[in-house]
Amino acid sequence: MVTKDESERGSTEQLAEAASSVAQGAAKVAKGVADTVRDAVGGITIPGAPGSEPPTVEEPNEPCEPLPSKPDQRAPRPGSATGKDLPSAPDDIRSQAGAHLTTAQGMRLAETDHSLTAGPRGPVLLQDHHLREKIMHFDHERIPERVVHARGTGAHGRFRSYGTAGNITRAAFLNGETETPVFVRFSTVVGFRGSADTVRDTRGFAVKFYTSEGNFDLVSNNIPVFFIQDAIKFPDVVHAVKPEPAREIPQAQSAHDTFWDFVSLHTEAQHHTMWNMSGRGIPYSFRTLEGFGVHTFRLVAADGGTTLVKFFWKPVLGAHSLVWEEAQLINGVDPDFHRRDLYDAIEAGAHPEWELGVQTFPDTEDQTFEGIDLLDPTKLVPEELAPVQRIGRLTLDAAPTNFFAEVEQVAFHPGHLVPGIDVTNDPLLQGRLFSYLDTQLTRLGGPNFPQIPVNRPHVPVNDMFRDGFHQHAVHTGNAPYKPNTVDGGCPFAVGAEGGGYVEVPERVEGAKERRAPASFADHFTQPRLFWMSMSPVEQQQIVNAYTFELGKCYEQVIKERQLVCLANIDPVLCQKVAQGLGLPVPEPTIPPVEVQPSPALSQIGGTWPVDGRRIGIIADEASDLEGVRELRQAVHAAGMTPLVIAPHGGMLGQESGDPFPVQRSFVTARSVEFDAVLVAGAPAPAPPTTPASDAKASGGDALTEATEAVVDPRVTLLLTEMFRHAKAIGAWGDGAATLVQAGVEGPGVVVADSATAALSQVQELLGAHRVWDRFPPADAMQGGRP
Ligand code: HDE
Repeated sequence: MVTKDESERGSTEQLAEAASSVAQGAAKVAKGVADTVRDAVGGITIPGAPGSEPPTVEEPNEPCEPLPSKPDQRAPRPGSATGKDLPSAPDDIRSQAGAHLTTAQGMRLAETDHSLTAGPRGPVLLQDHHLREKIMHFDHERIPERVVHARGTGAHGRFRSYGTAGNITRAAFLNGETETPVFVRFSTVVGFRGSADTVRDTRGFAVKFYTSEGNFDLVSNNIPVFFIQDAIKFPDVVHAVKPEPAREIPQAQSAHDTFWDFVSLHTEAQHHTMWNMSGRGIPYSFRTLEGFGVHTFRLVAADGGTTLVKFFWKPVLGAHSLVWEEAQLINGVDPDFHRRDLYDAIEAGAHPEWELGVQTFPDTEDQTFEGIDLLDPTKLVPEELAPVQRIGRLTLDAAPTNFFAEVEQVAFHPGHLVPGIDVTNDPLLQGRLFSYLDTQLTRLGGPNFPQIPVNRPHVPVNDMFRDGFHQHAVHTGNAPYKPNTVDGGCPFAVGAEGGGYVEVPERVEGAKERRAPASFADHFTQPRLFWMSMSPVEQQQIVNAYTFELGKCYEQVIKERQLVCLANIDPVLCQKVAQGLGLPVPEPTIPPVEVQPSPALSQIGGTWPVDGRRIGIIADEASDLEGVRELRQAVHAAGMTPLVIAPHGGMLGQESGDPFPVQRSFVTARSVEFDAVLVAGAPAPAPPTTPASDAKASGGDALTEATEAVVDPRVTLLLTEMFRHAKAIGAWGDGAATLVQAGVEGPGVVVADSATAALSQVQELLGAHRVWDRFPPADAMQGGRP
């Protein structure tokens, strides 16, 4: 029982009344005594007054701003941390200042290239204070990386509410057409800070709203369910998936024994694991990431009415994925692929956008919906049963100025809430409410991380917290406690009517024990729901992923145990993976049940905007350069980025007098950078086509082939890879012959009369993200959507 019952409440009120009458009595006696001391009788001020104004005997009941300092007090000069004058600081007051090199204390330096030595070839002197300060700072430049979600990328933006949630929450930023600044950080979960972007993993999608009522953090993932139901299992699942401790390999991968050992034993992980094995585990970009708040939250309306909700971020460009070979190639070719894509898109003006949505459920006593326990974070509610209602739009429009200061130091916490949004008893969420503050103490070196610029609320903060490592504030006043009279009773707490946060009163009862509720027991129906909701192409990708990941395990028994889990999910899935592993198909231990597929879970079948897509244009000096010029303009006008790929860097079309720049040479280009490609000509093998200078040009025996080829072998490689990855390919003029030479023909390969005609066909194909027909028809996947 956590709510105070009536008798407890009664006794608290009696105590308060008693205290108040004591104060009133004392007031009569003390009136005048304080004045006498303060009035400095005879011009003598008696030192030691605790505050700038005499306290009253009665506890104040009027909120007020912090009292001024006493006349004998002075705070440090109101300059910035880097010595700038606040009123005159023209730009960012936090950046370094001055044209001259200084020490950290601001003393100008005459030399920084040589240590102080006794003689030119003698020992370095201990007295070299500049050397010591410089090396000391360098030695401490690193902070611990996040224990999970270490690899991340962040951007600034704004959120505009539609006002459509005003009836279910009093949160100011969701009422009316309110605009709120935000900072967003995307991340992988498993890899270290320097790991690659396109590994198979869950992605974090954390949003900090700087609202008019304080910061609200929506700390989401791109998968709507989680591996575990109880936070106490988090260290277990993370230890299982991180590199194995003995050799610290593999980096940023789940394809190893300890991960599959854990998830095949702890079967509540099977649903999340199935999502990871789908395209969701290898997203195409952050811009096309779907976000899920995972837990059920409780919204509170102005009239006190409550609604249970699940949060969604719906990408305006659609939710898309890479294909596996493409993801693996990218990890080598450009490990910063997602980070680069995000920042390039913002710089190109293709500002990524998402709609915030909610599924709403009645806040009933049992907190279930259609038989689904809303407190179980391994379960989702199909959108067909509870549609996602759109309540606002997020736009990312600026990269950070300094990655460390902003992206590394941003500190999210699911307990950063605002009035109108409350938590539920989901045991995973409850554990997170402890963990996120705790982890920042180690990571950011103390309790004052909310003062770091990216973490600062955009509203006044008067928390009465004091001191601690890295304290940047210079607080005034002398009474950081409540109740007080020395600081005029300030600051004041205020109820809901004054914008105060009031928890929803909830009656709680039950025996204190360690066990999961019976409603959390079914671990296989929802993974089956996901499998049955996929199209055949997606099902084939899932089969391939399980076969790859389990194939990387060393221990047969772990593979066999996971096959039993797959048998419990679906016989066809199990049989196909077993076949790939060369293992017998086991019998299920729990027979799969009938489920109703949820088409909303599939990522295939729609068309979406193509903003920010990268279009490769292959050309050489002999190509139709006029066509390429037109094409560059047309691609740009369509909101995409044209990237000319040529035998060499520099410019094309010099002789025409109207040259244009080449973005990629055959040496630097790789197919995975491009969403589609258009071929303008048939570039002959270029002179640097030797194994030594570019292995892509083929080596050894293939060199002979390469030199005899009509088209540069690197172009052929690029086209065949793009074909395999189901990307749109177009050509015009001499480019048609290049496609023939590369042996590239089939669905999604178009030849047109002109550059712009080829583009319009390619653009249409791109709207569907990939040329899905190009994948070989999957042989009879059971139950999957057509
Ligand atoms: Fe996290 N998680 N988490 N998590 N999480 C962290 O906090 C934790 C969970 C998520 O970009 C840590 O500041 C526990 C679910 C994101 O800075 C840490 C549990 C979801 C980020 C932590 C979970 C998330 C984190 C590490 C099980 C999706 C990156 C660094 C109870 C709804 C935030 C940090 C950023 C980060 C703990 C489960 C999302 C250790 C104990 C479920 C997006 O506090």
